[in-house]
Amino acid sequence: MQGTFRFSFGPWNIHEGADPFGPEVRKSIPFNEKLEYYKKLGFDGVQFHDDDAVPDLNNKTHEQIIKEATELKKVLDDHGLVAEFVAPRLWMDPHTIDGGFTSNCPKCREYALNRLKTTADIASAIGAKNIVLWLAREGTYIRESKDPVTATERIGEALQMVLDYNKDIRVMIESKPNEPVDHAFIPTIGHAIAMGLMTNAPDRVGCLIESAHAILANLCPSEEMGFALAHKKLWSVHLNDQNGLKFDQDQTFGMVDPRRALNQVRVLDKHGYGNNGEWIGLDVKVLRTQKDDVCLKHLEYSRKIFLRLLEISRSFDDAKIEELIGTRDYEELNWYILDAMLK
Ligand code: 3MF
Ligand code: MG
Repeated sequence: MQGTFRFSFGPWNIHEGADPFGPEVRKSIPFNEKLEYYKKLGFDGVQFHDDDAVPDLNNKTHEQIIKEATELKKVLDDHGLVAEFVAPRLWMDPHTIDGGFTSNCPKCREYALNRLKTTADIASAIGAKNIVLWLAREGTYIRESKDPVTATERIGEALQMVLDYNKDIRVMIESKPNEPVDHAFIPTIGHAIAMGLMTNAPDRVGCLIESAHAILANLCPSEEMGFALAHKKLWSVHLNDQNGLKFDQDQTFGMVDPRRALNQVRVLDKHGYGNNGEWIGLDVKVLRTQKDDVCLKHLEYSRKIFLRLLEISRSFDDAKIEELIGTRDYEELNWYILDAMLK
């Protein structure tokens, strides 16, 4: 069974290039102008944070938020674009200094739960069926500062709350082992999938796998994907690349290790990813050194590289691979794969 591939990214994937050590190096591009680039670059899906969709959330009434989200849906329709998901940006607000759902401050936990409800409302208003939870600050810097059992239960309660609040949405948990926290409570995709079992609607809790996040956990992204696919929980991906155990680099897909990228494409394609509407999200960042006029190439090339790797994967002779597996000649199998990639 082959996959079906449509591509998405978020407005944060076109940006100014600031990092913790320096200022912005490119002009910012207004949101509406960003939307113009999607189709030109070969993308049909838009991923949102709640405040990408409706900026300045804290200072708007619920009614205003829904009105603006509904207007946004029209703009997306006009561009022929589809909203893939909405994710609460639970790491920028002063209420989330110590985390959201697992904060030690009850008022801050309440803020996080309300923000999650708003995210669900925005998702429904812009026609997205999915919420993404990247649990950025749900973890610790000082182990004794949070009880891990209580914290896990609190994340489970947040999931249950939003599943009850809006019966139309599904939640996709995006695991990441560290950054910005030292130790995250949901570091791998196994943890993410297990979280669904703490709710009474596990069929509405799935996951989003980001290549770099698997690599940061010293895991193989295509094996993480295989695990989630076997559990029928792989509902989205953030493909990118990562040069070992450093900060989260969000490099162009396949930039560091094209073979590791090939194996991600291959597992997705072999298991019919996309046939139920799942998107190929490319969570890639432009290199800080790119100038304004060439600041979209990371998106264009990530998609191109995906499609080239798909061609290579589909050109493999499955019978030949089976034969090599049958004779246990894995050295020859290695040559067969590398030879095709190096042609
Ligand atoms: C963090 C990420 C984020 C999330 C996004 C959606 C900027 O490492 O990968 O991308 O994917 O916030 O939750
Ligand atoms: Mg991501």
